[in-house]
Amino acid sequence: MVSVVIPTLNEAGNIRELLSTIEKELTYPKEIIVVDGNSTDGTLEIVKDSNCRLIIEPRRGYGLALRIGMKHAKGDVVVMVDGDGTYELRHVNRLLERMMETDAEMCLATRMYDPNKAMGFMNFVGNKVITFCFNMLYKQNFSDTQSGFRAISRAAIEKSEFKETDMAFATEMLIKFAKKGFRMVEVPSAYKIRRYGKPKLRPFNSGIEIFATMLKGLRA
Ligand SMILES: Nc1nc2c(ncn2[C@@H]2O[C@H](COP(=O)(O)OP(=O)(O)OP(=O)(O)O)[C@@H](O)[C@H]2O)c(=O)[nH]1
Ligand SMILES: [Mg+2]
Repeated sequence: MVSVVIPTLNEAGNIRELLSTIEKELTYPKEIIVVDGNSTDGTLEIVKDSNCRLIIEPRRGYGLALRIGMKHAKGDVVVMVDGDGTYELRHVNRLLERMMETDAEMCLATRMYDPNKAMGFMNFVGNKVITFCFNMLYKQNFSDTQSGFRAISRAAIEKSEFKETDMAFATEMLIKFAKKGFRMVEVPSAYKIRRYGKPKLRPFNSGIEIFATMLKGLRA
């Protein structure tokens, strides 16, 4: 079974279509867990109306929301994906198939070969710099360490202890998995510009946190 974990904070304009795409495209037995930060824009009502499991986590943090969702997941594989409709959910089976073919603990969707070139210039450059440093420090070969669309074996999650509560969670996971020697692979996917709502993450602060996490990881 696959558990899909989705963090949401005021994603009413995006979440309905995202949930119906997962229902349609994900062909494995599944459960969908939405971890909402107490949205006030109608997201909660939309999720309550669906077949998904809703967890309300009023404490702030993208990473915290994902970690809470993962604790409740019962699937052999956990798919994490943002609730803002920016990732190409039609590629979800590709991630799972690649993970199984390569016997990997994690497969992420890289946006670096995106035909739409939808990622903003600053995010693109920031991501390139972070990914380059990450690969050098942790001897990996990623093209997009900041992708939030990943399939992960639940056993690998259970063997790891995560502490980051915000955007740096995505990097912390790669660090912990790299140190354990887990196999991690990528598949090319597409990216889309957010259609509704506002970004909740602050790119500059996130960048600092991500670098701090990369340095902490070297010591720990
Ligand atoms: N539950 C919860 N979800 C959050 C929180 N912060 C962000 N999210 C969700 O996490 C996902 C990623 O956040 P985004 O706001 O899209 O950040 P971003 O991808 O850097 O920004 P965009 O470029 O606008 O997409 C979205 O689905 C958000 O709704 C939070 O504090 N709690
Ligand atoms: Mg987003």
